[in-house]
Amino acid sequence: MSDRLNSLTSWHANWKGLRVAVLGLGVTGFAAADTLAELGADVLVLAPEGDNERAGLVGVIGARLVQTDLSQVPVDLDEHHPEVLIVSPGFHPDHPLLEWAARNQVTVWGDIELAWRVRDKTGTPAEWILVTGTNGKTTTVQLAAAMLAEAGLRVAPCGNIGVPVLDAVRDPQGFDVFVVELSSYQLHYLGAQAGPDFVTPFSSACLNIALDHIDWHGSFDAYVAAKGQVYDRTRVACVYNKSDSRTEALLRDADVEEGARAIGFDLGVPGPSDFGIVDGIVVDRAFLEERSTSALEVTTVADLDAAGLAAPHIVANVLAASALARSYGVTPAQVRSALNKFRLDAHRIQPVLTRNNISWINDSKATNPHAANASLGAYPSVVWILGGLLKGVDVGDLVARHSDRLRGAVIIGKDRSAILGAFERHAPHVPLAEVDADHTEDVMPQAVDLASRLAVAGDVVLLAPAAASMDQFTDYAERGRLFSNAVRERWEGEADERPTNQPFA
Ligand code: UMA
Repeated sequence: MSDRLNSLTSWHANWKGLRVAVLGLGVTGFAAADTLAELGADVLVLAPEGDNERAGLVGVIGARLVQTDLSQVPVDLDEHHPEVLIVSPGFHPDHPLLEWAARNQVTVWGDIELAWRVRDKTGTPAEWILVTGTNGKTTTVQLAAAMLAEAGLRVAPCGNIGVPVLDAVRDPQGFDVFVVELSSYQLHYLGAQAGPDFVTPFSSACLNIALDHIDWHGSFDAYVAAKGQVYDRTRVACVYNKSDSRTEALLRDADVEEGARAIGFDLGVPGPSDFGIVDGIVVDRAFLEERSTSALEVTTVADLDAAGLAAPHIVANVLAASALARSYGVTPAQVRSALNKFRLDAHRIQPVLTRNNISWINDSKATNPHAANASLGAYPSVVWILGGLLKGVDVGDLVARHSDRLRGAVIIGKDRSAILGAFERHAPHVPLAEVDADHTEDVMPQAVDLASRLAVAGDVVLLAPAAASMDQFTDYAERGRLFSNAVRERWEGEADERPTNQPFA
């Protein structure tokens, strides 16, 4: 990397005239272009044709936009002669424009590295707490942020959660702490950083690791390696999942700062330096002097149940978030008070309604088999609605593991034949129905109709697709909303019943 780039480690450094190319014009690309234009850099944004309303704003912020087919290197990129290229996380590492950058020795930064470099915009920079994992990232980030806020801290949940870290950095009010959700894509680009000013998180967590995003990373090993970057250079606490040996192995191999502690969590009885559960009490056995002989009560599983947080995978998120918050000095009473007020986002094991003693549950957020596994495991008898884009992941194990509790399955989406094959091999006895709809708005009414024919009293009909949604929907939220609408429309005007088949009911 050039001396000039090495020197750019502050908002107040000299960014003027720096030639930058920004790849992509989603939320990340726009935030990067806006930041760099404000800093006086010479910014060229490259995005595919027909991309969104942000296009109209690029000129207004003082950057230049070229909309073109990005599968070829645009002549404008060569002519711009960038000193650095900022890549949006969705771009594959072997994208032709990144190969062009490697050939021409142009430095590539992700948005997280750029945000770290300019983190001192409003004075004392916020501390960063990092969260990654295959599932539960967003919930854990929201939980940890709620706990830190309860302690009176100015906190911003940001990153893959949907708010670019660059937006949090530029917020004029300033923050004490960021809780940053990092995807494996963002970690991949962060791991490739080569500058002198590495991200040094206050604390970090890897919640779990399961098959996901294999098509992007090329292999499971590459995906796991990307996740492991989250722990590097952590200063205070590295939180890992005692029930997921991969997270522990990543921590063992990580290059953390002197004095950083390993804090384990799972649903079992905790050892010293762990968070866990003893007789229905959530306990901290890490952040107290006498941890070899005693523990602190954080909350109870009964209180979590009252807040809708008692499903086992959500309790695991609560434990991880509590560990992160406690590492920052939040008291157990503040953690408990934040938990009592917390409510899960829509589309996460969200009850829609109960009719004829059949409960309809929206877990559209289950975008991979690991997430679907957690919600399937919470119910004894299920009609399962699944399918979409499998992202190169096999659902065979998931089908095999839950075949005994499946009343039936309704299969939607593009990768239906792979799913049908998995049922044929692992659960041939399970009755199947297929939705073959061409239009987005037809998918869920058909799925709901087919599921209602399979379900009997006492069952749960569970939308937990184990797949991404973009083949038929804008995102998982639209998929979940259309499902919930279709369920409600089917029984419009009839009163809801009390659900009898909730997890931990
Ligand atoms: N683009 C291309 N070619 C590509 C990839 C992208 O031209 O090969 C263009 C798109 O047309 C568009 C832009 O790049 O112009 C979009 O960039 P992007 O896909 O990186 O998405 P952003 O809007 O910048 O949002 C990203 C994250 N998206 C992805 O990683 C795919 C958001 O996570 C994140 O909230 C946001 O940055 C802020 O940090 C979403 C996500 O689906 C929720 N994440 C995946 C997940 O959670 O599983 C990783």
